[in-house]
Amino acid sequence: MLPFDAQNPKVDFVLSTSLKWICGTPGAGILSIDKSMIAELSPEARGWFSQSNPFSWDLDKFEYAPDIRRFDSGTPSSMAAVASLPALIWQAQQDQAEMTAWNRQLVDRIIRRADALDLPLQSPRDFNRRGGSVMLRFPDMAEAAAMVGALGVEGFSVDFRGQLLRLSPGVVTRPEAIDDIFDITQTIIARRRRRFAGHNPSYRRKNTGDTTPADTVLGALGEMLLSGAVRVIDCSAVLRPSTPLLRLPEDFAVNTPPIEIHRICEYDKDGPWWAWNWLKLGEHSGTHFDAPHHWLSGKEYTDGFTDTLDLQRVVAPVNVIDCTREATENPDFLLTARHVKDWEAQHGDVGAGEWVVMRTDWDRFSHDPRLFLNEDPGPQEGGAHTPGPSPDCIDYLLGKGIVGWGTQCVGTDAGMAATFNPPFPAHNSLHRDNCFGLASLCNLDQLPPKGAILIATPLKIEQGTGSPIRAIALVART
Ligand code: 23J
Ligand code: MN
Repeated sequence: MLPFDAQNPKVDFVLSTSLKWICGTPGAGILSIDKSMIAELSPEARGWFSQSNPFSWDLDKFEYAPDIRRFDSGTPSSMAAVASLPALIWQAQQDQAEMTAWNRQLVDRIIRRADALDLPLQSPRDFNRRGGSVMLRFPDMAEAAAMVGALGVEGFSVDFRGQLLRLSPGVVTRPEAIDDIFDITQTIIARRRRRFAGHNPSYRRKNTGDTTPADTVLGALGEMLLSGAVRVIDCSAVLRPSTPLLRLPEDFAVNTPPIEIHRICEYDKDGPWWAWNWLKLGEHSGTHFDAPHHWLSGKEYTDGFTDTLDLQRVVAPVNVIDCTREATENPDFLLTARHVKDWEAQHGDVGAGEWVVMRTDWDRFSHDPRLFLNEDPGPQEGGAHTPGPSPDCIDYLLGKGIVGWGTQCVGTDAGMAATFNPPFPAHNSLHRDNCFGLASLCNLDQLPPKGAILIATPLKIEQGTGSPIRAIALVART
């Protein structure tokens, strides 16, 4: 804050808003101009309120008001101005030096915590060259966006512009809040970076004896697969012309065509000793994989296609959250961050790099597209009633560093997700964060809440945005 005497300004212009540091509401602006300059200035942004007589509608006879009112334009935002007045009056009565000192102390604290996390400072380090706000730069927009979501789940509403986090500590800011925000940030950064499977040395176990633990584990796994102690559970639905497909409103988008399976031959004149088919098959058909490039928010990832993604990531432990009862009672059921936290308290934390799937046993409807899609009757009504995640659920899970999210319905999002904020949160947030989606999963009732390994490998379609998969889970026989 600069000491500034509005009665006797020594500057030509001062332009300010009232929003920061609870000085008032958005929409109220403050403009002060050296009186001697006003008559010479013709503001470009002008409107009916820039005139002496605002009710002069003759545009050819527009005339600026002789005084400061020429800087008004359209209808003034009087509610914002009136609502801001008490805070501005209160602010003016405080000890300005003390408020400045408090701000600097808090900003120092912010900088200390940011330095410890190697988050580069975007504002000048020297407080004499800095205002009351401070900006930190995250490595990319996805990490910044993931941080907004994760902090939001914990009740902190923060302000990002692209990669930049802007912090404006004021009289009501508690130092502990800064510590809380940075504690969360530290945890989230660590988890998100850990989700890149195979790149995390902290998962490396000590090598003792002749064989590596990995040899031992894989040897044992091989034996258990052959003995049946580890079962392979089929998590895919049958692909056929009647496979339910997502149906978007036709005035809004082009849809995936129905699946076609064409026989080339079956030991006949077109091939006497063999049988084979060819397919017409949308990438997002049946039990399938959503790659990051599927959504606008994930378009920049060069490793966001079916042929370029890191395959090490897609074989991972799976957390199975059972929502069967809730989804049966209410087809619009949304799994929230709160539900996931309660589930974790019972079954253990969701770990970085792991899959999370929402069990609803919706595969019991997969023989009948009408039941499976559960759309409102009538053409183009736009409503479909199938369960899915709330936006804060996906934010929370991305904060945990998951590799991806799956459901048993036609898409990774709820039927009504077009109306959410953001629309289609599973698609929007997962893919923005270079994570994967799985849809129309089957047989999740045969998986334990924790302990299974899910293998979800898409076809290596060049620049593919997704692919049907034969999803399988490895489950220890109980
Ligand atoms: C495009 C638009 C909306 C949705 C979807 C695709 C999917 O569900 C999908 O298969 O990825 S919701
Ligand atoms: Mn899809």
